[in-house]
Amino acid sequence: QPPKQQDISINSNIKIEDDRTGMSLETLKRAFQDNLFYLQGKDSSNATLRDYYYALAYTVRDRLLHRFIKTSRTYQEQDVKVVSYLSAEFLMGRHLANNLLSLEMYDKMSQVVKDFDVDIEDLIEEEPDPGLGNGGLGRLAACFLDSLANLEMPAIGYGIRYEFGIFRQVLRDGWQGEVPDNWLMYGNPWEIARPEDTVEVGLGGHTEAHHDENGDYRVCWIPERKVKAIPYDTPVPGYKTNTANSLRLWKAEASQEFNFEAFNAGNYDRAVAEKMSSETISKVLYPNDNTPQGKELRLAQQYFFVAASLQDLIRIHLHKHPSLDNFCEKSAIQLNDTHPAVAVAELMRLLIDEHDIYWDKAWDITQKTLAYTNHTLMPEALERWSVSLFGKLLPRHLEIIYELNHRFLENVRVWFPDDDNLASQLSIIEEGGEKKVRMANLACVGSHAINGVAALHTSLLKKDTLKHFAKLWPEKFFNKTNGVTPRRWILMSNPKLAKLVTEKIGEDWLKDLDQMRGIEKYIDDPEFRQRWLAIKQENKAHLAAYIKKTRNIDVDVNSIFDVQVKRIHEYKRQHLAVLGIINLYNRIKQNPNTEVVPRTFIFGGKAAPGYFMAKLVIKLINSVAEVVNSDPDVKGRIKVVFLPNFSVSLGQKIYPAADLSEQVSTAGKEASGTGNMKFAMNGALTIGTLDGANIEIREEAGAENFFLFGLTAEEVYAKKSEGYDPMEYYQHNPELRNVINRIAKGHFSYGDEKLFKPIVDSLLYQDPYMLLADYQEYVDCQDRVSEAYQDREKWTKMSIINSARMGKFSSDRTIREYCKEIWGVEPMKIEIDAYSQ
Ligand code: B1N
Repeated sequence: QPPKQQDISINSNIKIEDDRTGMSLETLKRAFQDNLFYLQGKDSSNATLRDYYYALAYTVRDRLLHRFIKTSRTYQEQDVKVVSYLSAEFLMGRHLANNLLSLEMYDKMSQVVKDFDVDIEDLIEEEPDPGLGNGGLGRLAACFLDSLANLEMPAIGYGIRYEFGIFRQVLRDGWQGEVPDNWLMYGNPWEIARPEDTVEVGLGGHTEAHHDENGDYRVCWIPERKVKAIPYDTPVPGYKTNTANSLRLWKAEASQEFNFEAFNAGNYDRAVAEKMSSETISKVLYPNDNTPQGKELRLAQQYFFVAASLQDLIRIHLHKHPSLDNFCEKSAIQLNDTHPAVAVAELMRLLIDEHDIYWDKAWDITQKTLAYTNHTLMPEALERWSVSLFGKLLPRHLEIIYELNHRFLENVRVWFPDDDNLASQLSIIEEGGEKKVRMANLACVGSHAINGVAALHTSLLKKDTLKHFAKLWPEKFFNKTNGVTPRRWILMSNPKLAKLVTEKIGEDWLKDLDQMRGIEKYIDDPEFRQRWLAIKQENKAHLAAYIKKTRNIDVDVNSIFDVQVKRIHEYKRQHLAVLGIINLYNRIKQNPNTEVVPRTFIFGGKAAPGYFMAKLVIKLINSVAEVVNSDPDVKGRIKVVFLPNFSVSLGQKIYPAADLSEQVSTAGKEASGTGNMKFAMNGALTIGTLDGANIEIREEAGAENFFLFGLTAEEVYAKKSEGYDPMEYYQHNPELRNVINRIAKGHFSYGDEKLFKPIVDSLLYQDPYMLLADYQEYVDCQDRVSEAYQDREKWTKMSIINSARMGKFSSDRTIREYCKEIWGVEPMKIEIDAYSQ
């Protein structure tokens, strides 16, 4: 279907082959040159790679804007129901390549820049990786936005425009060092400021109650200070669709540039301090994953973006509708964990105090609008704010929470008259000791739907973490197994594999990943297997070059690339893999001629800066690497590499190069995991426990194509309640004892027995994550992996099968389920009249 040759509707002065819309090679070249000259003020005689990056980014952006403008206009005009995804984190990764591919501009622009003697890959690497998230939770939000746009669903992401994202990780003598991530330093071509949509957010102060002219009881919140929230929009295009949804991130600014009274009185410090403290709110992302930081500033961040987003949604709604009575019919709001859970109280406040809706009606709207996703079972990760801190920052919200808790518990007592314990478990307020606001309870009470992120996780939520709510409202609970976008995680990361697949089955798999099954029929075709294997080898060679460049370590591309990349956390058990490595090392030391299947152990991941044990695990990995990599007895057969600063962009290099994916968390601890899916899609086999989405990956791939070990979640609980004693394993397993003794005796720390004592002691005396219980099975399973790898034909078949059967883990499937079962939103086609070839 050729594009219609007519003016585009948005601005009838723009002709099809306008320099900002045209897609012919010639026009693109002119546009690129123009942008280089007029926006960067350079020509090819003095342009740097960064200048070329900007010229390219603006060329792409121009072509995105029509879709972007038309998309939001269509949603407005058609008055469709829109889903808002509220998240404190969006780990988007680089935009350029994604946008080039979505708009089908990649090949042409690669041609264009080649004429300037530039490799498009080098320009792609120029973009700072926007790291506005910690790990899986933030990346999931980004994959969801991609799928929503791909499925042409009306959607908007709301979050915080952190000036500093997750820190850049460096290694200093094997320890993690943290460097601020000043990602906006050179500007951001992908965002558009919308100062006209600025809103104000109150903080602190007190409330005043009175009776209005009708005699109704009213409460008014008098905030102590107000902060301006300025929105910045980033277009999120769907793959080969006209849809470009918006990611709207809020920046905090002082409502007054500075306090003139103080300034004039000569009190310069105070004048500036007030401005600074307002702007601190969107200054930096808290670098914790799976553990909350109970800091006042974090609560201020949460409230700040929630309040700004809800005001924005209400403004948009009232543009088309006389009242908010039908708000829930036009708006679905998803709470990404409890970080935006204060939305329950804020939406109530806006409806009641600001829009004159009576309580019961407001409550009905709130519940029907909101839905809550839980992302963790770790008890310490459940957010609880002390009532005094909460009330100081949000006095009106605390009152509302008390009122709705009172009404809620009154009902509970009617429904379950004899169960006092139930009421205290369900209460939004935790009593006994310092009173706390339980954000998960607030989210559950205020939502019509509650979901976990993998089958096991949801069932454990219902059985354990949220069991009292599941008893009360079984019909509110849903499972929505996570997924990842095949556009970024296969097409962009592994272009050669994508090309091979498309050659065999056509390109529809990119929008319907179930079709990947179609490659399975080629597993008996030796030529196909050969090409599959060759692509893996090329990807490994690429990563090997990166390892050489960044760490100066030579690795063997014929060794098993055994990879564990994810946040460093004790429950994820990076140190279990370390125990396995030391055991291999011990075997070699005992008999240097022993047969070893060569392996390269690759680790990557950030530790929260305040998480001592996680940082010590990084030091341990690097210390073991130092000894193993340089021991002549090892003869290079095993290598250990820690790649610093794991991020979305580094992940794109690593997943396609992996042979083996390590997913070894203690069963029942990893809610889902999403890295596990990215590895398997790219043809890695998994060694893993029955945890999170591993279980479903194994179901899909087939048990015979998955390396399983370890206790089940049930066995973990049973063992804990029997009284687990790790020392027994240490005493009865001589190999394990040798492994731990190596660490304890300072073999990896120049004789220093103190350095790793905290890890050794934790394993021997507590072992909360049961490494010792799973140790032997892990080692045995790794031996099976080594054996399997020696039959490369068979291994390659298993690799193909893994990729072929990952259709379920496309975030398109996940998003379809949310849209249908939780949000009630439907696709809306966006019509672009001109040029969109
Ligand atoms: O969310 C991911 C899951 O795949 C992972 O299993 C899960 O660990 C992760 C507080 C979190 N859960 N909780 C967090 C992050 C930041 C923070 O401040 C908690 N992250 C997860 C996607 O469902």
